[in-house]
Amino acid sequence: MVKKIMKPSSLTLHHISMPLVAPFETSFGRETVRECVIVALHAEGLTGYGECVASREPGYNYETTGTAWHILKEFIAPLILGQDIADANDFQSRVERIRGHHLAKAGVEMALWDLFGKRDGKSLKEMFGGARGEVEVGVSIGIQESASALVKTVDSYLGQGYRRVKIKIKPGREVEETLAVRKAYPDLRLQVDANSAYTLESAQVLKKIDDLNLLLIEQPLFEDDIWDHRLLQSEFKTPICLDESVVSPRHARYALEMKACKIINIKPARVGGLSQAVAIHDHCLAQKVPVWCGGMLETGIGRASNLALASLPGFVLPGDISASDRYYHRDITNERFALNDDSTITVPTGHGLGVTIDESALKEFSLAEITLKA
Ligand code: OSB
Ligand code: MG
Repeated sequence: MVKKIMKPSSLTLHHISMPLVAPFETSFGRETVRECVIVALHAEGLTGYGECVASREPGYNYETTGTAWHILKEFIAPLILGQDIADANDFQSRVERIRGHHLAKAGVEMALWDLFGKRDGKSLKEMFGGARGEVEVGVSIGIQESASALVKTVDSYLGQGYRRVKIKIKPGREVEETLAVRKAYPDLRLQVDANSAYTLESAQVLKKIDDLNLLLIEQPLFEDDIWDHRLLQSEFKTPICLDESVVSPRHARYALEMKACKIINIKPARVGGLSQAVAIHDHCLAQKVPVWCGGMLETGIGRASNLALASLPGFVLPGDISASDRYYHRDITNERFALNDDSTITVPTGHGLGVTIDESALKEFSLAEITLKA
C-alpha cells in the first residue's frame, strides 16, 4: 500500500480586511470591517486554502490576527514545512506542543483538508461522512439601535427566507429586545447570544426571558468558566449552550459531565481544527446532545468548511452559516453561497473545500502577505 502523505513546500499568509455589508455589534464590540488571515498551503503542485478566523481585537477570545500571524510564522510553519504530514491527526500531534492558539492551528488544518481533498478527488463532506446535501441555517443579528430597530432587522431577514434567528445581547440590552422579537414573532425559532457578558449575579435578569420558549441561551458567563454555567443551567428552563468555554473535545466532555449546558455550539476554529470539531460532534451524537455549527463571519473559504462540517448527522440545530450577501458585497471566493427556499444552504461538492479563490479580491483586501518556505 502506498503511504499517503503530503509534504508542504511553502505556505503563504494573507492578512486581509474586508468591509462588512453592515456593522456587527456584540457585547464585546462593534465591527465594520472584518480582518482575518488566509492560509495558502502549497504541496505537490496543489494549493490548499484555510481561514484563520482571529479578528483584529481580542474580544471573542485572546487571539488576534496579530498573534495568529506570529504563531503561524514562527511556530506552526516550521513544524509542517518540508515535513511528511499523514492526516489531520498527524498535524494535531505535531502542533500539540504549541499551547493554545487554536484559531491559528485551525486555519492550517483547514488548508490541509483542502489539499487532501484535492489530491484524493474528494469533497470535505465526503471525507467527513456528511449525511446531507443541504444544511439548515439561521442568521445571527448584532445589537441594534433599539428594540424596534431590532424587530425591523429581524423582519427583513425573515423576508429573505431565514427561519431561525439569533440575537446578540448584553447587560441592559436583552429583556426589552427579546420580548419585542418574541411578541412580533410568537413561533419564530429564536435564540440569544451574550458572548460572556454576564456574571452569575447579573445573569439573574435573564430569568425574564426564560419563559419565551427560546431555543437556547448562548454563553452567558465568563469565557474561561464552565462551573458557574452549571449553577446557572440548574436555575433555567431554557437550555444553556456553550460557545467560548468549549475549547477542546475534553472541555466538551467536562461541560456535559458537569451539566453546564444542554447544547454545544461547535466552531472548528475555537477547538483547534476540523478534526477536533468532528470529535466533539461524535461525542455529542453518542450522548444524544444536540449541536450546531457556529460562525465567525467567515469568507467563502471558512463558510465552505462550516457547511461540510454541518452536514454531519449530529448537527440538528440550524447553523450560524448565512448566505454570502449577509456579510460581504465582495468575497474572496468566486463561489457565493445563497439561501435556498427552505432556509438551507447547499453543501459544496467540489474537491476539498470546493471553492476557488478570486485572486483580485484577495489582493484588494490585502494588508500584508508573506511566503514561508521549507
Ligand atoms: O459568538 O457566535 C459568536 C461572530 C463573531 C464572533 C463571535 C460570534 C459571531 C456570530 C456570527 O455570532 C455568526 C456568523 O458568522 O454569522
Ligand atoms: Mg457565540
